[in-house]
Amino acid sequence: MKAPVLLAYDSPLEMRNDIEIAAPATGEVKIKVVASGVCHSDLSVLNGTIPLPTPIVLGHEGAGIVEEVGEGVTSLRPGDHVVLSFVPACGECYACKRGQAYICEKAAAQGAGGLLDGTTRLTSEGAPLHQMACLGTFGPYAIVPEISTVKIPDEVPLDIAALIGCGVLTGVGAALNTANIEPGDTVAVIGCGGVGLNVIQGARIAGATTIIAVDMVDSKLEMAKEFGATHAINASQGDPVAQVMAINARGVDVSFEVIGLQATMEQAINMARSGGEVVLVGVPRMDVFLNLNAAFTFLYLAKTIKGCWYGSSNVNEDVPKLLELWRNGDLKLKELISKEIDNEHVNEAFEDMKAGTVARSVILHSH
Ligand code: PAD
Ligand code: ZN
Repeated sequence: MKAPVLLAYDSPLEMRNDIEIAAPATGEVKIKVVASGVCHSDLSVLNGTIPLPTPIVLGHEGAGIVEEVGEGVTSLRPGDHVVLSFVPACGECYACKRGQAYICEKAAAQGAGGLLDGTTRLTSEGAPLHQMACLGTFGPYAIVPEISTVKIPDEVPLDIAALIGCGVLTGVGAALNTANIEPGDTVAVIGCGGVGLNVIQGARIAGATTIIAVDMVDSKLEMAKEFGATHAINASQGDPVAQVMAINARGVDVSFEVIGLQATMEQAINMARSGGEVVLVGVPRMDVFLNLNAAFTFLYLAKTIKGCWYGSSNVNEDVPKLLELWRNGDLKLKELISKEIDNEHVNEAFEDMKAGTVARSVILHSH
């Protein structure tokens, strides 16, 4: 198999042509990955923000077709179409049983860069290659846990299904599951990339009537309006908190941070109204800490700060719900795709992401 590999942090991915892929073990399936989005979290592994072990095949936003099933796999058959979930959902652990599959206890294994048993099914030049999030969708094939898949109808195009796997579940879920948006609410979304645009459309679906998009790139702010933003603020043209207060002096009912920087996380906290909610979605470096102002002020203002992992999604319930919203015309999916590329051009997709010129680049694999 031919796939781009991250050999060491802060270096471009390198194409390897000799990757060997083992057969699926018990509870695993082999997926012919048809499409994979390129998400900022992939770039965050490359630059060490998300410290996974190398060498590793990145990619955690994918969809494809089941090619082979391992022993004990009961829910899937070859030929089934699936969205890949970047968090496994075992359905049996403490979190899953409490409706919190997004923090399934089986996911603890992911930090080691292997599958659920800690080992990987990929080798190159005789050495093991890790798989991001038990997946590794930048490769045209992947062995993944059965519990990291959600079966979808064959007629759903797999390029848009791939985007559901991370950006849509996370962004729309942040608005519909993590936050408590009431109809008529005012919300602000800082960062209008592939995930932030989905927060914006989720806020629109939840009934927010004032949706303030904050970014530094005008083309992103234009896209934000297409996804439901009613106001746009360019953060490079003055303090975004003051700009939000100029629109709504009380502050917003719900603010979302979708970048992962200390400064913008603190902006989100400061632009929420007294009694409002702050939802932190962007993934910061491990050494980022937040300044919550004086403790008295924080509690007196009665704000709620919520961490948001995977849009607080229960993938087995939420993927069908999102597909229904898409079928009804309420959810834009195709519109998120700025560029379709092959997996040899993924380094350019990272450059486009850093330049802020794309919402999502999507890899379409050849097999
Ligand atoms: P992206 O790079 O597509 O979008 C980031 C956006 O932020 C771009 O439009 C930038 O122009 C904008 N931006 C950058 N700096 C600033 C600033 N100072 N002020 C205003 N705007 C700015 O990334 P993405 O949408 O793919 O991912 C966004 C974050 O979400 C990233 O940290 C990623 O790792 C995280 C993420 N979290 C989860 C989760 O489960 N919490 C899941 C998936 C992604
Ligand atoms: Zn992602």
